[in-house]
Amino acid sequence: MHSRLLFAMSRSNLPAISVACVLAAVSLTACGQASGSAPGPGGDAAADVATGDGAADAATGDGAVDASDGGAADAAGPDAASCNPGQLAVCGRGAAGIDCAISAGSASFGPLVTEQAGFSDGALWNGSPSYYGTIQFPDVDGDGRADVCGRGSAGVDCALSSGASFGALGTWQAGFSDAASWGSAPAYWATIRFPDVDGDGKADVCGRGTAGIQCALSSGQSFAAMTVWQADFSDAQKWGSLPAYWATIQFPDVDGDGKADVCGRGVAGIRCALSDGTAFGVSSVWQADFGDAAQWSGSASYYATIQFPDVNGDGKADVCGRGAGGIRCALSDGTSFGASSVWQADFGDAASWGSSPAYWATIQFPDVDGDGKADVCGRGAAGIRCALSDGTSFGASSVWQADFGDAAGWGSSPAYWATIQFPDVDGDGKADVCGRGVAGIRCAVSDGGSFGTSTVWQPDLGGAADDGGAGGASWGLEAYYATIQFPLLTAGDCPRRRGAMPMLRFMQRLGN
Ligand SMILES: [Ca+2]
Ligand SMILES: [Ca+2]
Ligand SMILES: [Ca+2]
Ligand SMILES: [Ca+2]
Repeated sequence: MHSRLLFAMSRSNLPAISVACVLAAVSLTACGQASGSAPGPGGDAAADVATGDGAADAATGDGAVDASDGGAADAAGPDAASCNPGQLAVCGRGAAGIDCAISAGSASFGPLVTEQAGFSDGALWNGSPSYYGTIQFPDVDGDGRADVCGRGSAGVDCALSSGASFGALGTWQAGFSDAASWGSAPAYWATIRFPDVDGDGKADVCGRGTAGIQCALSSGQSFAAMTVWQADFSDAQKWGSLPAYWATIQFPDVDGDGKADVCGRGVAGIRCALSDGTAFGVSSVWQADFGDAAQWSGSASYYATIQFPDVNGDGKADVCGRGAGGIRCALSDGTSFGASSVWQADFGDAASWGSSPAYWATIQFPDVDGDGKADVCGRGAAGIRCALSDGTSFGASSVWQADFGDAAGWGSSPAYWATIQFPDVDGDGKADVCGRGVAGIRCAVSDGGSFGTSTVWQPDLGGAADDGGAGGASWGLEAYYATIQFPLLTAGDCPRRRGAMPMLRFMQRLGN
């Protein structure tokens, strides 16, 4: 099929704002499921309902509107109200391979089923975080279903989703192999992501190698040749020397054109380079306030919280991070980030958020009220604290759910706190909160102003910290719990997150 047509079709499936997140594989936060879920656009809801799958969207032309309007209309309008949200699942790598439990509605996930045995302990995926720590659920063939990929010893392996399960596991790009040294340091393997860098709707693969950012485009059946897309992030330029640099590299769509770009925190601040679909262009400092001179390299509790959520809902990913004084953000205008300022002081060092990764490493930017503007949430001593974005700052923060507090044991181990994520488990466009406790996956649904009662949605993923159980029946080991994510396994036509970036586990490692 002609690439231009493919592009048009893929865009019509994914309103701009979700393309920015989903395909850019921004932090799980930036896209906290809701990314966009906030109900979209004007005028085409009827067509969407009638056809269901976006094919008709191409005909009705609303895809073009979505692509060009930067997501603003999507954030305000109506699509999600009437669209099919698809089926969210909770998936993770257990002893037997990738296990998933599909959402059974508004209060639980179904039974846990092994969907892909190729990622099992028997196949050595538990042998190193350079293997299990890279497992993600990108949509590599652009059919609206989350697939599964990870870096094994032979390179990046993927298995396509059929909707009901994953197919055969195969090596899609051997360039990331142990033989090519990608397993030798987290400065390499921990940067591997699956952003859609050419905007064709199929997630591609990128990572930071010795020579800089290297990417390989997806054909839907494999990744093509890997090439250097930007040499400025190379070892020669010191990006491999400290996690304060390499651990911040992400692939947000900072100019909102549907092609994921690259940004990271260097000595001089946040450096970005825009994708043209075949490479990243010239890199430059987009915001100097996050530089070493401003102390951002001094603590993982600062640099490791840097993310690229769209906090004003214009379709361009912005930058936020937790500094000593609280959450600092700067808005993208597509060519640089503007002035930075403290958007919420309640997450600052004075309030103890820097004292433990059990607090700071949980900070994410989900859209918990579904208005298209990413909000901020994190787990403090008293539970999950959130503050809503109004596009220029975060409002007052408050505890949205106390059940995840230190009193309930959530601060005692990364086996609990590092699994906290904000998927939209009920598909209403508002990001909810879930985490793995001893009793399993506990979730609480957002009403836009707080999270409601928390309950166990899936008991099979439980288990005490450090307990692998008999035959891996318990999920308390890092090789298991650190892989838990909430991908969209079956196709829907609502703008929703497809998969999560396992940023938290990297933060956890950096913080421990
Ligand atoms: Ca692509
Ligand atoms: Ca872009
Ligand atoms: Ca923005
Ligand atoms: Ca929700």
